[in-house]
Amino acid sequence: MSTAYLGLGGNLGDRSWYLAEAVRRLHRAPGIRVERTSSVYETKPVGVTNQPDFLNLVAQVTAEIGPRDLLACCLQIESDLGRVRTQRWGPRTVDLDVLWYDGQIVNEPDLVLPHPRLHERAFVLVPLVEIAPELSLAGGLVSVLAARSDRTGLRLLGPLAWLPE
Ligand code: PH2
Ligand code: MG
Ligand code: MG
Repeated sequence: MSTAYLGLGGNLGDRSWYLAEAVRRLHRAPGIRVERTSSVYETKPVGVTNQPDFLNLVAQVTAEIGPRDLLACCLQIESDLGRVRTQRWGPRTVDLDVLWYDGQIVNEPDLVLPHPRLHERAFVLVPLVEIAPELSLAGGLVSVLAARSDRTGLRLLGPLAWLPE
């Protein structure tokens, strides 16, 4: 049984419904249990800035499946929820990123763990510090990285209502 953290975000359609539905689908998936979710934040787009604002959150899951199967499950949920990949970092209904899996370090073309941009993204660090302040990354503790991160562009909205259906 392994602990993993996932970053979720979306900026098209009913953003909070997509986040909640993605969390419900994760929780229903074989070998995955969603243990906690952070608050939801509304965030200014990073990277490609001329697109709608995002909602972002982080989820802690317990996984009986390995990181590759967890990633495959995330990609399946994205595609089932209508994500169409056209532009890198472009608008999407929902994006599910594996941020961290049991401290494993993976460097493969389609899976890098911990997530390579995790330590520099306030829209990940700020929700993550709510549920995993003691998590240790190459750049330092999540609590330290989050305290240093630039929160302008983030607005706390509150808890995600994902249970019951
Ligand atoms: N995801 C990206 C690129 N930029 N910006 C915000 N605010 N939130 C995201 O989830 C996000 C982003 C690539 O996945
Ligand atoms: Mg992704
Ligand atoms: Mg992403």
